[in-house]
Amino acid sequence: MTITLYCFRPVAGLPDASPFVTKAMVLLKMAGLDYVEDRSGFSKAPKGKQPYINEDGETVADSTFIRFHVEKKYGVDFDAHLSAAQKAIGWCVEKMCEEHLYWIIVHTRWMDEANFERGPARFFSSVPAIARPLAKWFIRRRIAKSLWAQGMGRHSPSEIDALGMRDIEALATLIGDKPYLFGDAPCGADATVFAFVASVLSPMSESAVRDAALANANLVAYRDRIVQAYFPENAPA
Ligand SMILES: N[C@@H](CCC(=O)N[C@@H](CS)C(=O)NCC(=O)O)C(=O)O
Repeated sequence: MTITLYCFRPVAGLPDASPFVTKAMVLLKMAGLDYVEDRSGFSKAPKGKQPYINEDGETVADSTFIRFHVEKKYGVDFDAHLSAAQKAIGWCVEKMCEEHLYWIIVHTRWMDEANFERGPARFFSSVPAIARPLAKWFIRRRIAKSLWAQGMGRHSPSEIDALGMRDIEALATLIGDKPYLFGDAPCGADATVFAFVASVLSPMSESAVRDAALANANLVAYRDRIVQAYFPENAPA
């Protein structure tokens, strides 16, 4: 059985540019499943987004459905050591990251000129130089429309920072001085929290939210711990 994970590509020390792809990678690694990465599948993504996986002809799209698939097919329980209340909190925290913090990350990366040049502008290197400015303009306009439709794009940059800093404060408080969200062992939600904390901390985008994350030594240590456990090749020597 071969699992193919359709992904973007590593960037600025992150396993993948997308926190959702990074989450899927961590879940597969936590489950002890081997996978191969395919960076050429975006145009065929069944939901128009990555990640998705293909396993022996079966396609599963979306990081959460990939998790459900792994749990069902391989009998993995990422949360076996959690109480019912901890599982509920884990779900709420994941969705805060995915449905709230994510849009703050998107805004910071794509709408801020300096951050755009430092990060996403480099994603266009394979587009012929003559078409590159138009491609950048087109994609940024599409992302601005998504941000507006979702709602985050209607706030000022300082309002967005205020919301992001609340997310960071909540994550830092929840993790506290524990190695993982709920103690000494990682659970499913750690895959998500790690992916989003690592994205915020990445030097690719500068922001007040990143500064707030850097000021929480426990968040930085949490990111480093999970890099060391699952992506040792990315850990500082
Ligand atoms: N709910 C999805 C979200 C995935 C997602 O938003 N992926 C983004 C990258 S971070 C994407 O592929 N965006 C491409 C697009 O919207 O065109 C999941 O959990 O996998």
